[in-house]
Amino acid sequence: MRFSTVRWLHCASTPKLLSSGFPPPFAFLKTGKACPDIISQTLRSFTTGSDKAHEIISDLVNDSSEEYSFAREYLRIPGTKQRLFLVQPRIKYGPRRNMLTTSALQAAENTTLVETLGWEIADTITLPVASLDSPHIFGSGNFAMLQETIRSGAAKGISGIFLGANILNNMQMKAFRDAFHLPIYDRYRIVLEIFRSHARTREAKLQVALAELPYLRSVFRAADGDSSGIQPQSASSSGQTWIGLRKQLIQDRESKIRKELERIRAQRSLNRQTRTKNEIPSIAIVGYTNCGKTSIIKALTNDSNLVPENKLFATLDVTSHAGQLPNNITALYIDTIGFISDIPTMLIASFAAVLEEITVADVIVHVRDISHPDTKSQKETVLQQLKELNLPERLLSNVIEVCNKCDQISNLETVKKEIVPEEDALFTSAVTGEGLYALRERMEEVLLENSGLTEKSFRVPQSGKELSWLYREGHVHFAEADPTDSEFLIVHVTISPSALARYVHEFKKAVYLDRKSMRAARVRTPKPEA
Ligand SMILES: Nc1nc2c(ncn2[C@@H]2O[C@H](COP(=O)(O)OP(=O)(O)OP(=O)(O)O)[C@@H](O)[C@H]2O)c(=O)[nH]1
Ligand SMILES: [Mg+2]
Repeated sequence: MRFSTVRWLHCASTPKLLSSGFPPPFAFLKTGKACPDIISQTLRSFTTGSDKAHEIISDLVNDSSEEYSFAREYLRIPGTKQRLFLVQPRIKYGPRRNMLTTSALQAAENTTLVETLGWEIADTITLPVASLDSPHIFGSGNFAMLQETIRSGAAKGISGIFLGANILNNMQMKAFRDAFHLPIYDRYRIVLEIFRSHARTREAKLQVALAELPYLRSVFRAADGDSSGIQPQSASSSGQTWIGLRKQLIQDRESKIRKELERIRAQRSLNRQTRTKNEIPSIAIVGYTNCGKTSIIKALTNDSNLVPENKLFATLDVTSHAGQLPNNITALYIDTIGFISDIPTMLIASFAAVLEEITVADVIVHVRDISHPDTKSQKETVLQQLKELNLPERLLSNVIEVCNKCDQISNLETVKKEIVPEEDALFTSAVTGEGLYALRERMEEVLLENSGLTEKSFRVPQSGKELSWLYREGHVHFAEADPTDSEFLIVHVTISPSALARYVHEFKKAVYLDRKSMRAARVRTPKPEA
């Protein structure tokens, strides 16, 4: 009985079915756009008793767009403003306890995440936990107390519960849903929704769609456990089970998204090759979300396309912006997606293509919000996640640390000693421009170090071959008359070691000055800050 409609459909659209390559009788699923009503009807007959599972499959079939987001529908994330009750776990001991932060700061960040969506936190409770792994997360006493708090009306008017933990497993999700009869959110789900609402470009939307799939799989698994009518092991005449069909659909979707992302990645890689060929170095600006990455790039480049915003994950796309270093070399600043703590690696992994830009940069600048009370823990999160990107050692050991928003600090000297003991950290303000010139100089230094280029100032005859040689083989910043002899020029150049060796070989009486002398000679670039 269950398969009769499917068989009928199979017969009704045979040409399409056969060409789709999908095993009968499910070939029609590939032609979903053409006959959504029939499919919907069919799926209903297939999934009696599980509206949720039916909806998911139906949309998987009906929406062929790779970037379509399932979050709103299937993760049950409503579009309207929500009032959530925040339950903040406080890990008492063990390796998962973060000694650099407090549960109050974690709760504050969770509140900001929710507010980024335009939602609100009605109330917050912090409860101690031994670990986050048990089915009810909290001990039985605290769990009962939580139930009582919510039942007693203390959390009146709330539309859901936000468990301020990384990601809940199916059992935990079910335990909380059964106990509270309200939608349950974890950090993954909230961050995913922020990503979804901030994604603008096709690449960002595709990455969000990819990040949703693990969650979608877990919703499916939960639906298997929940529904009474569903028959996961029912087999069609071709031997395909319901679960097999579902798996197949998600796999198809995943490979479609990955393929499309790969295409965009190939284009990105091509752009990069052109950049490398033209010797345009890139400087990746990374850091915890909302630390001021976009603002710093805007201050360095005056690029009006950049719009810094006071919200988490304002930037979801990697963009590059040209700016000048003090030696007049043009560099591309790469604006990146912010890091955040307590997010499963699979979410970060979906953004791998974007993060790849960091791994191939010539310099990495780590921006910190030094005015943030959680600045130490944020720094550790970023360094940890940078490590997970498997950056080459030359980059990792040369990360420039920038303490931004120092205009917000009244006791800068104390902060320098207590929070930032590193001597070589720079202090900037993207708002006042403080420290930006020093940052440019440091980026230039590290760029030269990382790329093996050196800066030299050459004394060359006005009418010799040397000048054209240097213009051809090096990057000439500027040339000026030699004040001691008008027959000569002083030419300031960035040059590779091999080119320098060739120059010395070709022009036996070569005279050049080192970088320090060159800096002393540089009188043309005025400092932007007072
Ligand atoms: N007072 C002060 N505010 C700053 C400074 N730098 C950035 N901000 C503000 O901090 C907020 C976040 O700035 P963004 O530049 O968007 O931060 P981001 O790191 O790019 O953030 P995401 O892209 O969301 O990860 C904005 O409101 C900025 O105006 C600074 O040096 N001083
Ligand atoms: Mg940004």
